[in-house]
Amino acid sequence: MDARILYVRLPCNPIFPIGVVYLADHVRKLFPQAAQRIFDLGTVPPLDFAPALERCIDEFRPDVLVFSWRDIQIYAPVGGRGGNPLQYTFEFFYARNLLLKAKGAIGLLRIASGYYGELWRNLGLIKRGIARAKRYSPKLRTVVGGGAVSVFYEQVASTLPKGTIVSVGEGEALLEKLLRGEDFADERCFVVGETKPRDRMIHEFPAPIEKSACNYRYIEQIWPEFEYYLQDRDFYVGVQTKRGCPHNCCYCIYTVIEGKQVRVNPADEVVAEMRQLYDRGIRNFWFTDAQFIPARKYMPDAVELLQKILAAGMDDIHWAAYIRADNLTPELCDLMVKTGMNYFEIGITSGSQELVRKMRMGYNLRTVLENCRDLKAAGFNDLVSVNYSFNVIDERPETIRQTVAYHRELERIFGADKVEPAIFFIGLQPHTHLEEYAFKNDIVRPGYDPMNVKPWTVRKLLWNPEPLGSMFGEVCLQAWQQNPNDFGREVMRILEARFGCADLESALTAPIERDTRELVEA
Ligand code: B12
Ligand code: SF4
Repeated sequence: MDARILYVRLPCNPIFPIGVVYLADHVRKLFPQAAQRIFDLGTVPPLDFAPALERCIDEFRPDVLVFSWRDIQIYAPVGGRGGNPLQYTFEFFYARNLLLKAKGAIGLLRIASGYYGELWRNLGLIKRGIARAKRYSPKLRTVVGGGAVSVFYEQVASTLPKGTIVSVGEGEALLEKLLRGEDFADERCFVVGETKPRDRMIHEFPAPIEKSACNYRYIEQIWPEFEYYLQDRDFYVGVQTKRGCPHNCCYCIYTVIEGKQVRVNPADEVVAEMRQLYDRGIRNFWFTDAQFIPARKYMPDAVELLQKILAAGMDDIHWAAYIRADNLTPELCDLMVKTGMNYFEIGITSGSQELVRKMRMGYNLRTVLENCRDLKAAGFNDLVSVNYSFNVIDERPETIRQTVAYHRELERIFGADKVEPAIFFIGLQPHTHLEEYAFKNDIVRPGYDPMNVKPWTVRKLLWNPEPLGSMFGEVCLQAWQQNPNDFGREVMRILEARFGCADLESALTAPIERDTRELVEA
């Protein structure tokens, strides 16, 4: 097997390209004789994307092209590429002032053109890369994958050249079979123009591969731009400690991308990988797991890992992760603080236990509070981002008051300046329970295009239904106007002024009889 494999990470905000690094590492361990090269367009200035890609292809002459596409979605609640998409959208939909509406429309147009521009540019880069590489390898195989492709594989595939292999989720097993020349039809993939994605393919389990420490000595040989990520000392480099999430949160697609079966990477291997990065000067790590502690069952794994990080003497690092704060113990809290966790995100979505249950999130909000108190007692004094998505299902004045009460309690625990309310609105994603609910309730029809950003589609996909939708729209607009630099806290202040603050106990109790059957059944 003497393949020449070029991994192209398509343009992306500078986030460490851990996906292609892991793929190249896996291939190297199985096929040491294969020639590999990583080319990260995240480190290339936009005007040079196409020429730089062609130069790299001319030089390397690959016979397998691996394109990795990380993200497409744009509804970040913060200023992003070309402004704040959520703000423009809300200005356009909800502003009463015509000037503000017009400003929203112009902003949206700019963002839509940027969004489509990026889509077409990436698709163009793939096509251009294929055409160039075919000059050297007429039998070239091209595989396209990554987070964005995993979510939007049907839409992305519709514009790719015939013969391109489109991969959903992890790509290790697929590349392995492709390079061995074996039939890969049973992997989570399909070939454009030849095969169709199987029904429910996305729900199939990924291959249970046990991951070993990535060999960075090898990676730096095949990736000349690796240095770029070592220069910025504030950069959080991705390290994966496990894959999969067993939960069912109604809007989440992580469980289909990574699967529901949690596969824990051996702690010694994770530490060995971190050690290599540490020795190269990295001090900030992002544990890229869907959830660092997905369930109570995985608490001993987290304890083992953190103890081993301490034992390895890496005592001046910082790390961050998505944490389900219902799965903590005082021992874990203590270890988290000792090992340098300085930021975490809790995605409770609502401070109302009733809504948390209706969204099928399996969180016990009372336990989350108790664990947060333990974390504070253990000495945690850094930033917590709490993700709230209002108006997902059955939101009412009463549940808004409960969320305010819950948030105020978190502030009492950590300090108001340390708890950042991140106000998201759910973007409807394919293959989620929420999508099924939207079908059942005629909000969108099967066959809709989830990547379409025309205003009337966005209005449905950016989940904020009436009767409360306009009210939330106005509250957000008011918050951007009054305090754009502290949007989340301002939203909370306005909601409290309008609706009041419930008694905390009511937020923590959920009457079972009011459950929303449709979503539970969807
Ligand atoms: C951790 C994470 C983050 C962290 C990253 C921290 C860090 N320093 O790395 C943070 C919180 C910063 C983040 C931010 C965002 N993220 Co994020 N993130 C994730 C998450 C949970 C894991 C990604 C990861 O690193 N996994 C581990 C690595 C090893 O896996 P991987 O990169 O996916 O690669 C594997 C496979 O994809 C595949 N693969 C990759 N490339 C290829 C190529 C081929 C050919 C093949 C065969 C296979 C293949 O094999 C790889 C190895 O197994 C995913 C969801 C998920 N569960 O996957 C979302 C995800 C990638 N994020 C997403 C988004 C949208 C974002 C944001 C843009 C959100 C926002 N609106 O602000 C931002 C901005 C990112 C940026 N570019 O600036 C989306 C992207 C898809 C989409 N909807 O567009 C995802 C899929 C979540 C989702 N909701 O759908 N994110
Ligand atoms: S716990 Fe997090 S990753 Fe798991 S299903 Fe829920 S939202 Fe998704």
